[in-house]
Amino acid sequence: MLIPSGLFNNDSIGLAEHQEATAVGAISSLMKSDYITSTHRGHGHCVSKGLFALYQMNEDELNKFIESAKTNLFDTDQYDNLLEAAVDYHLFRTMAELIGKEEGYCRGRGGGMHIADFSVGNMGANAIVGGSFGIATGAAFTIAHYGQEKIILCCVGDGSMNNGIAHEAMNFATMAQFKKGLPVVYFVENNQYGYTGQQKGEVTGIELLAKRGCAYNDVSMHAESICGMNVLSVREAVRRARELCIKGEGPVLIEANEIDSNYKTKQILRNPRKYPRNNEGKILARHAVTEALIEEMMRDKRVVLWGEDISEHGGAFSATLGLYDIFGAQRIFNTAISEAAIIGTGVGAAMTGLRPVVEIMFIDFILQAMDQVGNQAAKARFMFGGQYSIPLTIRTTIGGGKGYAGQHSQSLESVLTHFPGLKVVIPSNAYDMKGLLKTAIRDDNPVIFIEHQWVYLEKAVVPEREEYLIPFGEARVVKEGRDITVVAYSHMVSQHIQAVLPATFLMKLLVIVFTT
Ligand SMILES: Cc1ncc(C[n+]2csc(CCOP(=O)(O)OP(=O)(O)O)c2C)c(N)n1
Ligand SMILES: [Mg+2]
Repeated sequence: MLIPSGLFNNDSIGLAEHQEATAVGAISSLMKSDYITSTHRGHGHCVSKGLFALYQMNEDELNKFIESAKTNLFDTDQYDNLLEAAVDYHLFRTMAELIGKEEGYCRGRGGGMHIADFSVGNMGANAIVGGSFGIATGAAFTIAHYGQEKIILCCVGDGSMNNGIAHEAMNFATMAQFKKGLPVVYFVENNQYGYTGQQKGEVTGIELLAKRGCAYNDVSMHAESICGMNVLSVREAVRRARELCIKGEGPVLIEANEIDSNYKTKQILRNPRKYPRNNEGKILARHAVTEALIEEMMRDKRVVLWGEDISEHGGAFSATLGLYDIFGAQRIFNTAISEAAIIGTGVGAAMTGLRPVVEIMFIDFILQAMDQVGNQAAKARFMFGGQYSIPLTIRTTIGGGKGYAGQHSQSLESVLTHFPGLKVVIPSNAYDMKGLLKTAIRDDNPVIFIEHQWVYLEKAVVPEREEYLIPFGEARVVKEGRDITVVAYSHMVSQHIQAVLPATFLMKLLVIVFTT
């Protein structure tokens, strides 16, 4: 291996402060032809894979690597040293991608969460937690199929280990029909948190994730738990894992432990409160959601909430912030990053006496759970001849509008409306958010309740004292006119109002705030 001498020196390298040791240590043990897949935080993997591949390249290969430099407006003339030019060009293209520039590795289309450079075997970061498990395992199959002498390092977070695809992919890699195990190293960067859900003591039942390796085949997949803060132990473990894979004894599961945290024990029960209105009586729509949840949880103890990071942290958009302090862990809890389980368990709990409100952080992730949505939640009441009702509310969000690229910016509501048995509700303002969410929770059918991330930040008058519910299925006429009818929902309602109000002619503006 052509690692520059002096780069790894036992005397000079101590413990890493954060997660640097995993990306650097693991990838330093790969050959340039090896592949990697990466996580939603793939910057370090990208830098590292490119760097170590470049160090192993000969002059022709380096020249080929920088041949696109001119097109990408990178000046190589200032360099005497070819390797130095290539390294800087690599960092330049990485940075350009992170900020969405045409000169980036994916021409700015991927951005930070989807960065890839196939020319050095970086098969890409993935913004879907666990999204790379299948891809990496498939690549390992190609390697085995062609008898190539290389491996793939599948970098994932601890959070991804509870996603269905993790288990399905690891089972695939160890199927008895493959005479040799697939050459993939599942490399779990265990910083103990999947966002805020804690691996130990909260969202899994085990201390060491590596333990799971023993279950996949009779010879027990080689698995080990190592210190992920020490670049040398990471490097050594991946070197050994690579050797096993090359000998046909893969796959290997490595758990690199990054932080040893104490888990939280906070359990405070507080009195609920109304959000203070401004002098026009307005509150933010996300507070209207919180108020609706508080009121329904107070009214009906069968209302229980679960989802990713919704407990103390209050969810990615703070819509459930404070509920844990009021209701405690019996009524609101974090799950693992397991969308199928979040919705599937919601269906079962709804059939048997609870009124669950489960959360899918971004609508994009509901695709992970479509069987649970389309075949289970939507169908159960009909299929079982009406023996069950399914009072399940699935809250989710759309509308990033922040350049979040392909896997965080979709508006999939139209897909969901195709399933008979589901109600799809998309409010356009704070007042409707509250009234419709309360109706959703009281409905005996599964309701997908879609909250727009921009609407969250808009204020509207929401009555402070009197309770109100808004029935499903009725459109609201926002402004009457004569010539044109505009139908809109969600954030587009306020956009249309802004467009229409300055117009001098009268328009008929029909606003549908939800569909059923
Ligand atoms: C399928 C899916 N569910 C939820 C999310 C939202 N999300 C982004 S990062 C993250 C936490 C990931 O935890 P882990 O895999 O341990 O990676 P870490 O950030 O700790 O390295 C979550 C829940 C997502 N991107 N994809
Ligand atoms: Mg983690």
